[in-house]
Amino acid sequence: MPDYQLYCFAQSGNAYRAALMLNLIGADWKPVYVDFFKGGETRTPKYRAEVNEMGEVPVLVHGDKKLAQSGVILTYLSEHSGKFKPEGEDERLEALRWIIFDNQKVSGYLGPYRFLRTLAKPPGHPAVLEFFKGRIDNVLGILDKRLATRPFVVGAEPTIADLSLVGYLYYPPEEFGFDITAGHQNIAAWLNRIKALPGWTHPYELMPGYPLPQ
Ligand SMILES: N[C@@H](CCC(=O)N[C@@H](CS)C(=O)NCC(=O)O)C(=O)O
Repeated sequence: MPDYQLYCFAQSGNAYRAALMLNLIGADWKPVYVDFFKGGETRTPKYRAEVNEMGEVPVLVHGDKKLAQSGVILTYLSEHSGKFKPEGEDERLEALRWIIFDNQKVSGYLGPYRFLRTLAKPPGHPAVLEFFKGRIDNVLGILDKRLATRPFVVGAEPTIADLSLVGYLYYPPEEFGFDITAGHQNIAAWLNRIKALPGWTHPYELMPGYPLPQ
């Protein structure tokens, strides 16, 4: 039995954050596949009763602990491993600030945009997609500006704030219909720095469920 089990599926950038962190810290972990697309598993009463009342992935199981919300999972893993851990009150609060910004606005817009554009059947209404795209352009601009003055989001070293923000950023550009790194050279360089960390793996290799059955 591995130390950690992660409920996840390959297309979930929210789950990728936790999977990536587990890999980067060299944890003994295994994924538990959640059939989100065909089976609608996260919406079943069983999943909500037994795995996560919020009806979401990721969920991390560690001993008798069952944790949901990727920000909570990243915090827990950083405290247990001592890795990617923001040090001191200022850094801790700064990392939390970016994790919340990511959940609400960076991944919070990119995830639904990609889902409605590429994965939902039928796809989302063009007006909804246009709304999200405007928001995405704005938040990517904010992130790119932040990364102009430091190698990682908090400072000189990578922390859980970076691992949160990259959640959706390694998926293929075709799935978004645009290249996230185009016009965002600081984001492009930062993504390469994170990709160079030992243990980095693409979401489609790290989590089960890709490609989707037709
Ligand atoms: N803020 C949450 C977001 C989790 C989330 O939205 N997960 C999606 C998959 S990418 C989900 O499980 N959705 C289930 C549903 O909508 O039924 C986190 O960071 O963990």
